[in-house]
Amino acid sequence: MGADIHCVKGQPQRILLDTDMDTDDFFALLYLLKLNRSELDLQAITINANAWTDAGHSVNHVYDILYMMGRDDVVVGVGGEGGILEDGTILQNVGGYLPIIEQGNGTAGYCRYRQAIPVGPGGRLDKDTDFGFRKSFLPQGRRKYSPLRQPTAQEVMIEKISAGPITVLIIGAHTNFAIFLMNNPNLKKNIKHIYVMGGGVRSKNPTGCKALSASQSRQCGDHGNLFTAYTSNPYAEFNIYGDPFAAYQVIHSGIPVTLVPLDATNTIPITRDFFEALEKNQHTYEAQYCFKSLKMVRDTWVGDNFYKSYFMWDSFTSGVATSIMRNRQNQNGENEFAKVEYMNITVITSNKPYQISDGSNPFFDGLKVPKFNLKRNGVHSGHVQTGIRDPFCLVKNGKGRCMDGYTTEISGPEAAHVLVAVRAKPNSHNNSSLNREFFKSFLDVLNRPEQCGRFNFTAQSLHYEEIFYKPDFRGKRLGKNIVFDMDMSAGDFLSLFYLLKLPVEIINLKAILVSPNGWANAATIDVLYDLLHMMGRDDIPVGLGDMFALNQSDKLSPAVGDCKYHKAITHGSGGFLDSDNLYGLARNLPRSPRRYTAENSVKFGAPRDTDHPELRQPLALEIWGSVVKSLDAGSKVTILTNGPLTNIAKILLSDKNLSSPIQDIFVVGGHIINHESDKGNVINIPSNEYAELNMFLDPLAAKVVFDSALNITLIPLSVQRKVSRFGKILERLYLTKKTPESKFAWRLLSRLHRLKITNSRYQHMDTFLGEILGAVILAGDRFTLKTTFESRPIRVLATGIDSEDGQMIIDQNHGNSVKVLDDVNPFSFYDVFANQLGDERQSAIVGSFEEQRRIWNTPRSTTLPPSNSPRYPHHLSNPKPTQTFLSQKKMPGYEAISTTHPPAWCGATLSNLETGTDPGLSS
Ligand SMILES: [Ca+2]
Ligand SMILES: [Ca+2]
Repeated sequence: MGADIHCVKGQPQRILLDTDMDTDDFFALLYLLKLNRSELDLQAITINANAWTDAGHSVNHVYDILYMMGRDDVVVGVGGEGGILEDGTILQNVGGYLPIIEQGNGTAGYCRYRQAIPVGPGGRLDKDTDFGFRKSFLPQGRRKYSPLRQPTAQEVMIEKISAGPITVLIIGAHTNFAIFLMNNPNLKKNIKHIYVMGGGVRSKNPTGCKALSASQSRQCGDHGNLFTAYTSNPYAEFNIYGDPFAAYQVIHSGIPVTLVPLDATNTIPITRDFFEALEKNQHTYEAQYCFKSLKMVRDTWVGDNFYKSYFMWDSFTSGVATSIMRNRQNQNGENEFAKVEYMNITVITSNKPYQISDGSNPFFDGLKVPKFNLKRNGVHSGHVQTGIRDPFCLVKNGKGRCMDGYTTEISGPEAAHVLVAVRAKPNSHNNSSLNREFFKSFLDVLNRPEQCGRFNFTAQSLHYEEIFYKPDFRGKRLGKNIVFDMDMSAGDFLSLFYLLKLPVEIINLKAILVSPNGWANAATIDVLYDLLHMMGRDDIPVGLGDMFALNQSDKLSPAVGDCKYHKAITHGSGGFLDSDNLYGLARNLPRSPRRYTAENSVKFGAPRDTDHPELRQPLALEIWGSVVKSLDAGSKVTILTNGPLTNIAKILLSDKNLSSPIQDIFVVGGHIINHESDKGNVINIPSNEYAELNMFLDPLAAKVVFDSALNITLIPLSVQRKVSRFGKILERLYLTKKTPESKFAWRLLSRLHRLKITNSRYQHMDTFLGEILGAVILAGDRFTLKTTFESRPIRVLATGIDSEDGQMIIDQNHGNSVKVLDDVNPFSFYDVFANQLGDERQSAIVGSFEEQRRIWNTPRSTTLPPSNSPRYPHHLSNPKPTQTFLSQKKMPGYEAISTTHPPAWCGATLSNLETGTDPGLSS
């Protein structure tokens, strides 16, 4: 490359990347990892945790990519627990889960800006899982998230920036880096330059300009790109909108900044020619991974304008930044890929008129001294957008008037003088079908044999085989039909182990419904698939429920919505970060061939059919419907719920035929107050003293269920609290027989226990132990457990008022009669649970990921065992007397992603690539 001539000899330039791990982010990351390390050396990655991905999933995604690329040396930082005090003191290790304006002393909080980001398909669920490809494609190494051991974003920034001169690339919201700058002004001198993808200065959004009708016309000509919130704010771009005050701190830091805003990225949409060139040039694993992901973005893109409305944002920025870095003698940012010019800009953080007090601005509202000593009538003192439908911002029949996050040009002393990329440069070879210079570079760099990805998931093991396990029920009389409805909290996984261990002649677990609006984010459904695979139950269907509590999704853009209830759960330690990784143990489970995938078909409402629509993740109501359909005449189902009651309410609110087969329902949750001192457990909403969290998370759904005619057994908080002694249950599990599941449960519970003892963020861990009680009561024997029940008339409050929502009232006049578990013998409970998990029957088929790896690295004997006997020698030595498993080599419709051989050109010479057949690449 021409630019290499100008390379300055000597030490490589060090780079820190702050990313929110969207699809385009890992394009940027892979591009950086492929560059010549003696020139440009990516040394650290910090994860932006308040944007397009969830921290717990994105951290392992980064680890997987780095492992594939042989770069386990790159340090990764995510999260942190420190807060910002009312006087503006920024504590160490602020996690960046919340924008600076919302950051108090903790990681739970409202979704002021985050609300604009879709939660499910098309948003965080698809990004957390990379549309399902991440799990099928990326290999798994040793590094993984582990509670309290994971380096935090601030620790990584401090370590790497202290070590010497460094360049920072920010391709998400600016929270992490702004907090770093505000807390460590003495280290600013080490930061040579900041490159930012974000904002729109003179940009005019081309999306929607060719729409056929006025109703389709979206964002055409707007500065910003908030497609879910453009009616209230047509000015902002997502990265800056994610935390405008943070971006202000970065842009005005005095450190040289190069901005790659929408002005430039709008001129580099992914064209059909580029897409096809990438399709033809997948000579490395990294190129394959990018293409597969990009194809899924295209195939699930709403509307027919993918090639005009999906741009290279972060990837383009990585190109512009590194090209400028390689040409350091050029003073004005000359580079190969973008035209640049200096502009005087600022970031709008609040709306005029300034110095108002309307309750929208926590920097000022109710404070004697404004936070960070901000000026009372300054630029930060106006109305701050509170959500995507903030009435202040909406103008009837007109353009929205909120500008939070707008990178506007201004003059005078308030302006920051920054270099701005204004457009992408055309391809210097004008006979090429690739019309941008950067397209060529991206394809070239990604397909370079140097620093090539070593293997993908299937090639990671010599004898990889995709196997689908299903128990053989022939000749068995199956027991009571059960459907388990859970929100993927730690106790729910332990309850599931227990349910799977109960003899199928007693309990027939027919399906699992998942509520992704509780303790874990939707992508955690993959952990559930892995647990079922471990237990040989790939036959149990799993249905994914609604992303929002009843009535909380947005009327106009249902993919986004309010977090009125969800805000009760912390994002960091003890909250989503841990749930999403099962406290660091999720990756110890064997990997299931089943997984969430964004594959879908037109038949189910997708914009177009993808390659494998038959793999589509079923929805909770669909799974429930198929359970109902499968029942013999007169058969009924018992439901156990361990989370918010959204799915059950949806069943009740749908047609009657769907709810009539419900025999009874066991509800884990709810709190019955006997004394004023009996507090609930909605710990992050202090005004709500008496509700239990499962009820609070969707009070309206709880009301629907408790007002219904269902036959309800309640396992309330007070009795759950009687069975939450870690010491006792661990003692019992330690003494029981060692099955993979009893060992796993012991590890998880002892980890929760240790965390509870050592760290204040984990004080609520016993909640998860208590919630196992439901599963045990459901199938348990009254005499062994010494249970007593009482009938109570119960009503649930769903008033929309924080202090009342989810509260249970004993109401003799209007309450419905509910059977309430009053007492249980805790020691019997611990015994029953531990003994069942230690039972050698219905035990795990593959005990762990390590064991799965061993199997995949052992050549299979050419004579396979008969199909009704356990498959591997391991199982032959550990026979399952009452149940045999059928295994099927491949799940119908699943394809192994790649052969065990590396792509043809990986490791070959670059000249091979250059003589490739693609016209765009030949010169
Ligand atoms: Ca990004
Ligand atoms: Ca739960």
